[in-house]
Amino acid sequence: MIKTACAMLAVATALVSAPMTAGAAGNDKAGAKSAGDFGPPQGAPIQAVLTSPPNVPPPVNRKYPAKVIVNLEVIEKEMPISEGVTYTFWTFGGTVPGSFIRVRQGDTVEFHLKNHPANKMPHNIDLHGVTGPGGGAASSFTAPGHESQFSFKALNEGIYVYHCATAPVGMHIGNGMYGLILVEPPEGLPAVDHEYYVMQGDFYTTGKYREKGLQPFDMEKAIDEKPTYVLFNGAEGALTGDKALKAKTNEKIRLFVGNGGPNLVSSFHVIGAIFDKVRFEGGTNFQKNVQTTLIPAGGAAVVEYTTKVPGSFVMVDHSIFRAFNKGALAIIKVDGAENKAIYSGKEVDAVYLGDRAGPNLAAVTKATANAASGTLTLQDQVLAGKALFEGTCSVCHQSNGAGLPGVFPPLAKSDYLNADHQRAIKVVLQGLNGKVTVNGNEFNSVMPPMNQLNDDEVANILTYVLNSWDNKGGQIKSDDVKAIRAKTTVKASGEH
Ligand code: HEC
Ligand SMILES: [Cu+2]
Repeated sequence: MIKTACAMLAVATALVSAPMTAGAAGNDKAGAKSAGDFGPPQGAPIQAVLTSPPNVPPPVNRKYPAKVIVNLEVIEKEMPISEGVTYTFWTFGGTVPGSFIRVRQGDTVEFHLKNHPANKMPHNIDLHGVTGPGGGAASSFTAPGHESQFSFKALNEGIYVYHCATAPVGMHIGNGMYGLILVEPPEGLPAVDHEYYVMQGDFYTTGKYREKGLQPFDMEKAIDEKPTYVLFNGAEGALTGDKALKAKTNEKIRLFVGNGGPNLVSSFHVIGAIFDKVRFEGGTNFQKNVQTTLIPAGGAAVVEYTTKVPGSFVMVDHSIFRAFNKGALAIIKVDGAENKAIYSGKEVDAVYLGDRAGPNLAAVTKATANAASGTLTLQDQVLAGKALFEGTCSVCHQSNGAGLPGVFPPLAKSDYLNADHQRAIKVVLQGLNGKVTVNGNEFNSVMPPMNQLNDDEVANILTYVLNSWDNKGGQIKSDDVKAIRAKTTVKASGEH
């Protein structure tokens, strides 16, 4: 009885400061249970269910506060960051972002942090859902091969970022050490059809964007806040192709979207969708009918919307170069019957998805691996080139290479192309403008330089084009492109 009274008092105290925030946004139940201690843990201790992204643990579905045990292991490991590119990530639970943790407001969390014996670095954890100095960081400093333990009470409901806070902090976060913990309100969250876990992060490699091989962390780029990659869930293609998030029409989707940073603020947007409800900054209040929501570094939001029509819905950071040139692009694939009254148009794929429109870029990965081992074949190049052509060239020259009369010259059976392969490389790297005659037809337009492509990519694309659509065949090697690039003043993007 005495304990209950204490708990009530704590709730009452917490409520005293609540009305200001609650009233401001005018939301129905905002602030009602924003903070509170619901008394000591009851029942037997519960082992927390942790999930890897994009999965979210099932709702807590419990009527009382409990002691919840979280076992999380830090693992340093090399994983793909892009096609043919790997990076040594430091992870909470083996993934970027780290394992998703889900508890109930009032729970007492007993946290066990393990640091795998094969790791090289010490690590710790700072959970933004902790009330206490350092958010747990000071109590959780753990050397490789060791384990540390601390407890905290989840006083406030909300969605919170956790991250490593071991010096150099920026480097630990920059290597992927962040994740989300959801503290459910006592009554739980309203039921939806799908819950997904997505987290943005910026990455800094010494090599330029998509430069192949194992890429080390670049401290200087990190300090300058000039990321090589901006990614959802730690890798380019983590949520595209076969790995796209899935839903059916007329379903409710809830996205827990975090931003690990270390540097950038996200302008989170889903192309072709309007968010019915956003719990901005992960707080208790929500905003309705939102197009783009800001997610600060070290912050999160809960985004909800209902799918109405089928198609590929592209999730981006609307700081748009990050989406199309640094990887911040993911897909929600919605299946179901069309609803022409809501949307009459055609699928968005080629326009927005670029080289992500295909099922995946496996052919590019294979070509890269074979190039590294010296077994690259013409066929490898053709297949890789086909995947890349879809994203970079087909918008203008069309998927079948036919071009558009009077606007974009054909690459199919093109006398201009077949006459001079070196010139074709130059066209891709430097662009082309002014009068050109292709197959007897004159064009006088502008092709922008495509020098964001690396040497392999240009070689593969042109090899594909030369071996398609009645062209005369031939093979362009990566070194051919390198030589021409060296002679031109145009450098690849990312080179300084
Ligand atoms: C934004 C539209 C656009 C994109 C994207 C584009 N091109 Fe072009 N391309 C053009 C235009 C326009 C011309 C003709 C320029 C002129 O009139 O001077 C052209 C000319 C060419 C030519 C020489 C003429 C011919 O038909 O043989 C080649 C080869 C070529 N492009 C290859 C490519 C390749 C390969 C890619 C992808 C890496 C690509 N282009 C991407 C618009 C584009
Ligand atoms: Cu760390």
